[in-house]
Amino acid sequence: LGHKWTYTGPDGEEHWHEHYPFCHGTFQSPIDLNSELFRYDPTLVPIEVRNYNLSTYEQLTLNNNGHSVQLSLPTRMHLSGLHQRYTAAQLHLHWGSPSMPTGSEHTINGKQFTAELHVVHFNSDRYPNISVAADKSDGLAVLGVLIEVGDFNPTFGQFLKYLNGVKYRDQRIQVPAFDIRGLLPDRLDEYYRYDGSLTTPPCYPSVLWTVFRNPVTISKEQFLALATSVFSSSQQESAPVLLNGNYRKSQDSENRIILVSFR
Ligand code: 1SD
Ligand code: ZN
Repeated sequence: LGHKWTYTGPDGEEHWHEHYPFCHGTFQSPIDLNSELFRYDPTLVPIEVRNYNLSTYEQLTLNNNGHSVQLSLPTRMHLSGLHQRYTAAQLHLHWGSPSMPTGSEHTINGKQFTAELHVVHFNSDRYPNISVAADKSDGLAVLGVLIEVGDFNPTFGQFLKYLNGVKYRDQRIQVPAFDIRGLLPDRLDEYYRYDGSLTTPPCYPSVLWTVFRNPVTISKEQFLALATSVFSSSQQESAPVLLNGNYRKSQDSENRIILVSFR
């Protein structure tokens, strides 16, 4: 278990590299998806998600790790259409605070969204599990979904309604599964693609990023529930600290090309 890290204060992102040198390395994420770096790539086929349609008979673990709320995913969920098979491991969110309700990690031409969903997969053709894959250059593939405030989102409701069970760091509960496809935008054919990193320590440059062009919505009430019901502190600590603002700032694009699947 590495050194403790946070988003603000003495262990904040400017200090991550002191204990996690990759955080000052190359190919860091997130980045601003800036149209000056775009290159249309006709070989980028629609993302195909397999076995995302979980049923409520299955139980998943929802966990507050102090940095996000994370839902474990069954290994039959995977992506196809990439050069290798990428098996799902977990999903989690990054979000803003009630007073600063912009908390996506990726931005589009400088625009930050309300929140961002990450569905983390590992290259299961080459590696046995996510821990082994995490620091390999072809180890991980993450789907990023930008989230803005708008209509109520019933699928996000399927797990936001259990947040009260994981109020404190290191709490975990079992929750009924649901159709994870419903968390993604309707169009899986329009996306940005680039080589980047984990957005949290140890910042390994191991992620093939896919960020969908179209955002999804959650309601204002759903956003406020997310931003006010979970803490980054454990139950034992006397002063609870709300878990929000858990996004890393944009990293240098270093002239990376951002491939886009659409014109
Ligand atoms: O923040 C997550 C981190 O919790 C862990 O899931 C890691 C994968 O092992 O991925 C990062 S992120 O880059 O998906 N934000
Ligand atoms: Zn993430």
